[in-house]
Amino acid sequence: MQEYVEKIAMCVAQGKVNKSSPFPPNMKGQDGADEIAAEALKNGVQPNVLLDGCMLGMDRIGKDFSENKAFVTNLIISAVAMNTVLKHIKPFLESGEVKRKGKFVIGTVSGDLHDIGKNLVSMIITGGGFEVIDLGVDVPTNKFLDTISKNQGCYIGLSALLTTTMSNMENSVAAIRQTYPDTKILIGGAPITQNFCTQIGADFYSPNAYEAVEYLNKSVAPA
Ligand code: B1M
Repeated sequence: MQEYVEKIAMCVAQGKVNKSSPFPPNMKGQDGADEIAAEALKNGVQPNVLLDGCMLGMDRIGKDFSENKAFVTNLIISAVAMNTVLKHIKPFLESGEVKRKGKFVIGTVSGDLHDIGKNLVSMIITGGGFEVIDLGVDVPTNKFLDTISKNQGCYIGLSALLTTTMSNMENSVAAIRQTYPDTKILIGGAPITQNFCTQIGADFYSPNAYEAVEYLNKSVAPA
């Protein structure tokens, strides 16, 4: 299993999408994220193992970027490689029960274009039995408010990956609180912490997709 974690991590960090992709030149002609993910699942490897590889690869390229050893283009191609893996594991993550437990509206906050974590959370919450309405990235507060008005009783999920967009998350939470005080708001993303959640008055901070779905399950069926 560890072998696949490392192989996927290398493809994601280096941006090796598939066998025919010419980038990076030192991996020309070798299998990429596409082939390795397909092979792993065929061999019975659990989707979580592939996710671990993706996260490890993203951490590596993120670290290189922060140390000026990689560029935005590297981040983009790594994102393409990770999305290629996610396409393979999507059917596993989304194979939840058909009867829906409630509606969950999710979006990346205004000014923020990062969507890989949000997409992962969407897939896992869909698999957890909720109907997910995905508003995409760079979502203005008004769009969240409009969607709540059309889907009364829904849960809201906000994602932010930049320290500079955390204040936009705070503004969205404040506006939702003011207009729809009973709406449960879940927040997450790499720079988000429990302290920040408490400070801005959101209901729940989840460091990952699994705790998000656990929280929703508990909320729909309180003990
Ligand atoms: Co960006 N970027 N990026 N980037 N990028 C980071 C976030 C950064 C940490 C890199 C670094 O410097 N080391 C840094 C932010 C620094 C900071 O704010 N302090 C950064 C920067 C600076 C930027 C730009 C400003 C770069 C530039 O242009 N100069 C720019 C900003 C663009 C914008 O948004 N306005 C930018 C652009 C991009 C790309 C577009 C190239 C690309 C995104 C592609 C895409 O998303 N389609 C990108 C990428 C890929 C990254 C890194 C490398 C990876 C992010 C990722 O997808 N991780 C990232 C460094 C890193 O995180 N290692 C970085 C994998 C993903 C599964 O994890 O999103 O954390 P994550 O989601 C997790 C949890 O956080 C949680 O669950 C997920 C699964 O466990 N979670 C939730 C997330 N949302 C949740 C919501 C929930 C619950 C849980 O409930 C609602």
